[in-house]
Amino acid sequence: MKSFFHVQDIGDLSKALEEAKQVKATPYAWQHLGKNKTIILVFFNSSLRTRLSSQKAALNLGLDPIVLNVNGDSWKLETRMGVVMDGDKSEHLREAIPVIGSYCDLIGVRSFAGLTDKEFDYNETILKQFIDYSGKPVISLESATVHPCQAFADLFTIEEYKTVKRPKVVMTWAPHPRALPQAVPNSFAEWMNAADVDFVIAQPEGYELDPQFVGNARVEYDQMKAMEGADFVYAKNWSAMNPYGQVINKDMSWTVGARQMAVTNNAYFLHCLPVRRNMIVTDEVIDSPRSLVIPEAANRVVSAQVVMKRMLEEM
Ligand code: AN0
Ligand code: CP
Repeated sequence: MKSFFHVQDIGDLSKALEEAKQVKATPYAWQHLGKNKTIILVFFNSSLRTRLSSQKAALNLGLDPIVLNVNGDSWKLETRMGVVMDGDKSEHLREAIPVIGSYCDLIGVRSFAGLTDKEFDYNETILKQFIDYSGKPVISLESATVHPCQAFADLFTIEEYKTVKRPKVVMTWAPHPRALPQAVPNSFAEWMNAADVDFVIAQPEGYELDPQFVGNARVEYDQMKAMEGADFVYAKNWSAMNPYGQVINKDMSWTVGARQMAVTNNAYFLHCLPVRRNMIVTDEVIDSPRSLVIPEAANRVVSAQVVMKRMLEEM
């Protein structure tokens, strides 16, 4: 695996899920793979889970993690080509990336969508530069359009908790005060479309995701109707594609609460976290025994470890 970005990069999903099960059961069985190897984790944005779970996954594999907080620890990095660098950015990605690549064997990158220039974001301009200029395998730790480590952990969590062969999984938009990227719902949709589940996206008019990620998923504008008989409810906010990156609606009737959960098949509740309580989901639902948000977050170590393990095995 040269880069981890889309669901296709992981290959056969049932094999990947089987491997995740093994990694979870015996996390230290592959310590030899990372010996004398280093992963550099580059963060352009905040993180709790991705930062910690990626480091823990690396340590489990005997791989040394180094974290670089761009904007905090390093020089501010210019990401656009052909600009006169007379502003606050002291260094260009064109030099920084090969330098980072020379110090490590694997690279992870978190660089959120800027949500102002759709083309810049949807071309994955920053992640692609890491792939092109580092010479090392690159893992998206949530880049402009995808969050594959999250979606892999989400799918593994569904696999662990499902009680029917083909569960109904409903991803519902929920309100949030600020504009958020589409990366998490894009990847969740991409991975659910590839998995053996009955997948529905519930959203208000105007929050349609990019068709390349929606694929053949059923899109439902009536949230209560979508929820009927759901086995898993996956809540997430995202901003609109058109006008790009804008909050066009904060309809609080979409907050996931007891009313929505009542029409499901006693569904489990999932969210990638961080979550805003009583905006995205009520206290009652997230604190209920059907909420899987903590085991879901714990599985982030497993998904990251499978990805790093496979990259190390190919070296
Ligand atoms: C980010 C997002 O929605 O993409 C990160 C989620 C993992 N969330 C926030 O910025 C609140
Ligand atoms: N779910 C997730 O990626 O969380 P962080 O932003 O805290 O890493």
